[in-house]
Amino acid sequence: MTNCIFCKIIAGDIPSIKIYEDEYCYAFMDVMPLSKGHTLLVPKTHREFVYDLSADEAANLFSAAPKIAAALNEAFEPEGMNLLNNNGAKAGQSVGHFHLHFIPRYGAGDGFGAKWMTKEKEFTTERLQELAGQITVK
Ligand code: DGP
Repeated sequence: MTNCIFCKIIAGDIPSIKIYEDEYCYAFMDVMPLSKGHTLLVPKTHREFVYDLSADEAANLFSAAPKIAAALNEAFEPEGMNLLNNNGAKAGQSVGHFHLHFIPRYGAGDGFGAKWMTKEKEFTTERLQELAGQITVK
């Protein structure tokens, strides 16, 4: 896609610090890293959202994920690692080309501040069952 910054990175029209590439995907250092080693993995074919990936495209992309995570783990020995996809602007997606973040974690103050506020009082077992009935995985 002509106006996509990640497509331009994949094509080599915009510089990036590559850590991995194969036929289907490209991984590079995030220029706005949240922590040491913060890396992005993208499909070479332009897809905006997770809903747009075919099963094969997803399989090809995600098959690289353990290799990248293991390499980061070996290089930096973090205490943990978050794999994250911001899917849609309201979910924090700022670049419209699907990407998976690899965010190595080093403890308090490492730059990653997601706080989960769980709602188990609102979503009782009955309510969860009701919601599950509305979901059809095709
Ligand atoms: P998100 O907010 O989930 O869409 O994340 C987009 C990420 O992409 C963000 O962490 C910063 C990174 N990013 C944006 N532009 C560039 C770029 O030109 N080069 C690199 N390496 N990363 C970029």
